[in-house]
Amino acid sequence: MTMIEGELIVRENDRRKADLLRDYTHLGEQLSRRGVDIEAVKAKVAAYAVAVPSWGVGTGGTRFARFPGLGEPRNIFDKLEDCAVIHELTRATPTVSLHIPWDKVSDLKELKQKGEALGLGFDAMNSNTFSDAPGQEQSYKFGSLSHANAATRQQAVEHNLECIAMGEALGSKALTVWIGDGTNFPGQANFTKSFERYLDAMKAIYRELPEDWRLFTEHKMYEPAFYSTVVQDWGTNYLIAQELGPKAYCLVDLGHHAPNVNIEMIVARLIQFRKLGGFHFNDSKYGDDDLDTGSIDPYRLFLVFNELVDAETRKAEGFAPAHMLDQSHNVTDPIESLMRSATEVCRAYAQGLIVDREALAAHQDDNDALMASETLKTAFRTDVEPILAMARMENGGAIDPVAAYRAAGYRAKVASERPAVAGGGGGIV
Ligand code: PSV
Ligand code: MN
Repeated sequence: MTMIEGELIVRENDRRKADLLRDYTHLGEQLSRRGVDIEAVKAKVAAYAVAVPSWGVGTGGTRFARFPGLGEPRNIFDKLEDCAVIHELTRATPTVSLHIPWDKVSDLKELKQKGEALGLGFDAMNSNTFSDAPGQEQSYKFGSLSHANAATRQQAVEHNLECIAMGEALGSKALTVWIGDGTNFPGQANFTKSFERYLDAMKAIYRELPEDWRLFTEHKMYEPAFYSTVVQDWGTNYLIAQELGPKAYCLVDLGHHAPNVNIEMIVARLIQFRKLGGFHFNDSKYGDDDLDTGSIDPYRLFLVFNELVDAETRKAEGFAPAHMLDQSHNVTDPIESLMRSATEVCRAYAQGLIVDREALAAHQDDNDALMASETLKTAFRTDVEPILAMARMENGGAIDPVAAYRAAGYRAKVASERPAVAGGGGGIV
């Protein structure tokens, strides 16, 4: 099933193809002078994939207001249709990551079939113990997996086990656990006891993890707790992964660090100690802003990918991070933002691939700080768009995904079938 007519994509591409071929040839010549084979870079970009968060296709909001968009998805089935559009046009997002209970359905078989019909698979399952679901017995107001009350912890463990069971039915292979547990006042909780309780609860989840699954824990410095957070940074996250065992890994959400923290260095450390599980890509200026990936600091994104390509090139042991977007769209059409963001991670990957790694290593050994930095800058300054566009086109996607999406008038079409949902449409991340 296609959500955007194939003919429209072809028509839109035909208008741009001649220019693209010229740009691609020109870039190929430039890169070959630098010893880079453009075809090899394109092949890697064409094979690259990043998962889309189901909650990202709903219009987000802030704690002040949410402004619903036209034709926004009412449920997970609508969300999958929107995700299918993103993949059809970008050819870079073949899987969707679900959030439970937001995406809970009565018939998992129907959901799996819907995904299959749309050509989509299911990525990591995300549990939610940071808000109360209607009718749940124990409240998470004062925490979940680290809660002082054993019954609350047990409820949170069971919820995670339920997410695993759902994921198994859908073909997912990973569970991502992010908790909002923490405190707003010094003295409110005992740091050590809270962390002990968290670890015990996580061990109960880990014990039930299927053999071929991975468990990702996600750290975040603050919010919703503002004085202390139980899983606050990558150090604590690493301890968790170590305590749990070989199927446990750390997930790095780019927005979950203090401003100016050197995230690419955290990534390098986690790779070195074989505990990098994956990413939630987004961008930020101040806190966990959940802005579009690469929209604020594309150089930081490139520097993260520089580490990833470095690890890929030297075939670092156990290196297989999961890539996912995790953003909230308050003022844009979420489909457009997610398409742009998927393109931005592809761009950072392509730029990482064209770094002259031999030259970089030589400059590092010579302590030539200026030329080492220039080596990275040369790759970052290169406009790799023709590579991305060519890879998309050859994979059956659009040379210009946003233009093709606008030409298709998808929003207006679905708006008539999707009456506005009061306050619904997606979680606020
Ligand atoms: C928390 O801020 C987070 O990054 C976690 O990944 C959640 O699962 C997601 O956002 C949605 O709230
Ligand atoms: Mn996240």
